[in-house]
Amino acid sequence: MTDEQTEYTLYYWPGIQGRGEFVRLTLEAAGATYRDIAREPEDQGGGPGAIRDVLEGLDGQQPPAFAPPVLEVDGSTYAQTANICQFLGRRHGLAGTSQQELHRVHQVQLTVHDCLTEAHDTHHPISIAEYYEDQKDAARRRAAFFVEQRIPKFLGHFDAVLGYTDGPFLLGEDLSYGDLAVFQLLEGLNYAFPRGYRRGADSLNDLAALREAVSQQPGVKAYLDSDRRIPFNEKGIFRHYPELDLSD
Ligand SMILES: N[C@@H](CCC(=O)N[C@@H](CS)C(=O)NCC(=O)O)C(=O)O
Repeated sequence: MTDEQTEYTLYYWPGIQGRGEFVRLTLEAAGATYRDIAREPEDQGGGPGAIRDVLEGLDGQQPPAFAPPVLEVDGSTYAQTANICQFLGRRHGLAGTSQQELHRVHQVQLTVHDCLTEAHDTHHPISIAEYYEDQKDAARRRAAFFVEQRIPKFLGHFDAVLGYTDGPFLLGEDLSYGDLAVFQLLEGLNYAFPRGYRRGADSLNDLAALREAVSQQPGVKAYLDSDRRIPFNEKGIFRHYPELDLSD
């Protein structure tokens, strides 16, 4: 695919799903064409250098961004995952049809990101500049609270929100970027905390229906089956450290 045919450029760390995955899923569900530039070779403008350049504002052409993901489109760059997903959702019919629906979708998206931050902090409760191995004791205490209390509270909340519509999605029959965010959260929690997730999601039927329905969306299904979907791993936000999960 040539640069002219590519609608979007995503700047995100290669090798992890991370926050970039919320953007990737939205792009894939929309059927959009995009470059995942940091996954391309350095000698073709890819690699981490591409991220450094966009964070610095592409030689003064754009405002600096604090952290990836960043999306470049029509010569402009946008950061903050929820902001990017809303931008894409509105352009591609994945954000409802009224202001009320848009804000309801975004409310869920932001709540997913609250949970995401807490999930990250289970393995890095003290500092992102230190290794997990150097903050394991604090991680255990933080994770115990997360799996015992926060996972059930967040999952119960999303299930209750879904109960407000006829499903399977947040807006009923129409997929939105909020559904993609909830899906990614469920996938990540299931990977990182399989026991905590199982207990928290047990009997939450609307949530299970959303997870299944999102996974069967044509763009999403093709993506999940492709090598564009980076497997979960212990460098990302959702890490499977058995000692941080429920003990049984
Ligand atoms: N609220 C921001 C958080 C961005 C963020 O924390 N990005 C991570 C990668 S997932 C990062 O590289 N952070 C670098 C830093 O915070 O210095 C968002 O949702 O996009």
